Amino acid sequence: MATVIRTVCAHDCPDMCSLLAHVEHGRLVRIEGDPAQPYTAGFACAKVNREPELVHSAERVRTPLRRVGAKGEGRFAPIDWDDALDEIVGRWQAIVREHGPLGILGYCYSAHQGQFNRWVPMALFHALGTTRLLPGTVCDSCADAAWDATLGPVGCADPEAVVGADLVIAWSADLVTTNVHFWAKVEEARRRGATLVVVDPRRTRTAAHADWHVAPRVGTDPALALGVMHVLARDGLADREYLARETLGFDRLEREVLPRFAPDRVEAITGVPRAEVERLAHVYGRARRSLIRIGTGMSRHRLGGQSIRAVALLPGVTGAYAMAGAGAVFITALGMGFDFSAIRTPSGPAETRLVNHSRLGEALLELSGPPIEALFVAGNNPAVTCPDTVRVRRGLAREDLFTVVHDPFVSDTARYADIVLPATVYLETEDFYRSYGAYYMQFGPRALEPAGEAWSNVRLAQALARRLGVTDPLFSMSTDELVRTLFRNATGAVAGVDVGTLRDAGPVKVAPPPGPQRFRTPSGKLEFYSERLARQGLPPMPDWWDDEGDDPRWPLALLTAPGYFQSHTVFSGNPALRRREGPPVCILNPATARQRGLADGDAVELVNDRGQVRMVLRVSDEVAPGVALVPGQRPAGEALDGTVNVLCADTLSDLGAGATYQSTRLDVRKAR
Ligand SMILES: Nc1nc2c(c(=O)[nH]1)N[C@H]1C(S)=C(S)[C@@H](COP(=O)(O)OP(=O)(O)OC[C@H]3O[C@@H](n4cnc5c(=O)[nH]c(N)nc54)[C@H](O)[C@@H]3O)O[C@H]1N2
Ligand SMILES: Nc1nc2c(c(=O)[nH]1)N[C@H]1C(S)=C(S)[C@@H](COP(=O)(O)OP(=O)(O)OC[C@H]3O[C@@H](n4cnc5c(=O)[nH]c(N)nc54)[C@H](O)[C@@H]3O)O[C@H]1N2
Ligand code: SF4
Ligand SMILES: [Mo]
Repeated sequence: MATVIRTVCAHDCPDMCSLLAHVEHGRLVRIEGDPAQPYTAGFACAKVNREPELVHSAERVRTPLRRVGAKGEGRFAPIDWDDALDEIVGRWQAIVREHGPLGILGYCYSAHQGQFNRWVPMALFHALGTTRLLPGTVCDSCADAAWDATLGPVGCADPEAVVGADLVIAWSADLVTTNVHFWAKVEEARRRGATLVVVDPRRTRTAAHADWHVAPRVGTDPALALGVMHVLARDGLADREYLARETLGFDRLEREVLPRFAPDRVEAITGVPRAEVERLAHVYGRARRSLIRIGTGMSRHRLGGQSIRAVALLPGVTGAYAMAGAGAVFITALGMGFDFSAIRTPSGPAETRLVNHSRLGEALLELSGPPIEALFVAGNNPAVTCPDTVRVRRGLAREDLFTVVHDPFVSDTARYADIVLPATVYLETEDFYRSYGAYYMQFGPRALEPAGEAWSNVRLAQALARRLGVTDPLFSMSTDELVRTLFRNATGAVAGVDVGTLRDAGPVKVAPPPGPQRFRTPSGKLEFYSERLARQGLPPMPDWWDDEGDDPRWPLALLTAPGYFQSHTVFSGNPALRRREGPPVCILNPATARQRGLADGDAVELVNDRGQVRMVLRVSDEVAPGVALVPGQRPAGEALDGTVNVLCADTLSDLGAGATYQSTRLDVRKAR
């Protein structure tokens, strides 16, 4: 008889599923979605359904390891925990004595979405006063900054309200792949008569199922959204009363920017026919209750901030933001009212040297005064997922860099470590979760004993703190004390939660009270014109300008998005999912392939000035001519050779210092 444990999925995913883990004789035998959670009700995704093969994978790291081969080679010998911790603490203390704490960089990210496993390790580096990571620039920092500049630090509409919408636009979001429970709600809305439009350069699975697919060129969304505004204003579909009451600067935008975005010019920029631009504006302007799901794919571009700002302003033009459950779905987390400072920023200096998450290579190779002499990586695989992985790997290969990687697997990054520490996977930990794609939170108890000698992120951070003499109370708290600490200064819906009952409560909904979209900008309004951006020397109004990517001499534009079975590299620890996804591929339109004499199944080389990667070619009209699509970011050993981020520059986006994977230019040719 299996024991069933109610817990939570901790993968970096907006859905935050409530799960039922079926455990027999200490082994996970089945995972299913908990029917008691109305949003994620009843199903887990295709990846997590195969979680037993990830958790019990023969490739798990079971003991601490010390490097015996060259950096990057991946040859290690087991050592015991005490020796590993003694060595780490000894090395770190010597660096601090000699150069101060800035010689150490803690690089922890999001593979465990539990608030404590995600943040207590980072809190340790805060307390130590080391060089700090500016996290998430690979992911959503640009999108966040653009949303913040436009609406302020506020949550969005309740995604569950989508069932009442008559028009849904998935703008740069492949819902079937990365937000499958929202997709299920969109399907429910469509059964009630709603129309689904997808705006995406790729005919994704989501686009293939939509009523209408609008396919702009990569990076041209600001022009498309401004074109839609142009038509809305021109054809009397703007809600002038709402614009006057709740927004700032539309008059200036209408005078100074919109005249440049008439449908003809928008067609020339985006490739979307002018008739489609007009129709999109008319369908949107006439909807009774519309909801735009704003995806972050388009924000990983040099004009990413302009894209998010322009799209997030659309519901202000039609007044959709005035209606409860309409407007935009973006990131819910800001609407919840937690005060994270107690668990993220304990003692330690308020200011320190910062390293942008997307610029690890530069930091390792070029920082001085002092250089980075010790690196700690957890919950992230920068040798694969950061831009410019050639430089990242050159930095990781430095003989004088002392690297510790805490991971359940020997990731590509771990292959460069001096010491690899075995990490638990989330089902072997207990933690507290809050969703970033819906308004739920839940306590997730441990379902399994740790594999071998694996430790959780929290246990490791607390043990290191003790040995390093860090006395901050955070590092001796139990999980229940951490939960109480997290709730101490909560506001809004979260403040009303009875913390004592959380452990057994299952999913708890904490949506802000239904009503119009709120704004918390300096003006208190939706800002078409942002004084804050103007003061930073940035365009105060959304705009589009010609940007030919990192090097216009290369003929093709790269489009990279999560893979269906291999969205993040953590899933490469699961052999079954690796097989399902197949080898890393590059997808070209038939015309682009023909021009190069390439055929489906060919071994091809993707190349630009930064390097080359070899993959298998697929030929498909899901992308337009001139685009090279690479789904997923796969470890170097899985491709014929290399990983796609070899090709991506570490140039930053216009807002929020984000990565610009989608601005990469390259060519594809037959592999030699
Ligand atoms: N199941 C599962 N869900 C996940 C994740 C996971 O690993 N597994 N990962 C999570 C994480 S960390 C994140 S950040 C999110 C990822 O969320 P997103 O980055 O929003 O990823 P996608 O939903 O694939 O949407 C990206 C889409 O944007 C499109 N796109 C790229 N460039 C442009 C452009 O210039 N314009 C337009 N209009 N579209 C463009 C791509 O073709 C792609 O279809 O998903 C999260 N969800
Ligand atoms: N070309 C391109 N590059 C991209 C993107 C893209 O769309 N295109 N997307 C970017 C985005 S949005 C993101 S979020 C990143 C994702 O990139 P990463 O953050 O690197 O994502 P993961 O693959 O989840 O890697 C996390 C690592 O943590 C490990 N891990 C899993 N669970 C635990 C745990 O509990 N504790 C510890 N210590 N380790 C654990 C995993 O085994 C894995 O090695 O990639 C970015 N890179
Ligand atoms: S959809 Fe997301 S939250 Fe749900 S099981 Fe899959 S990865 Fe986990
Ligand atoms: Mo992400």
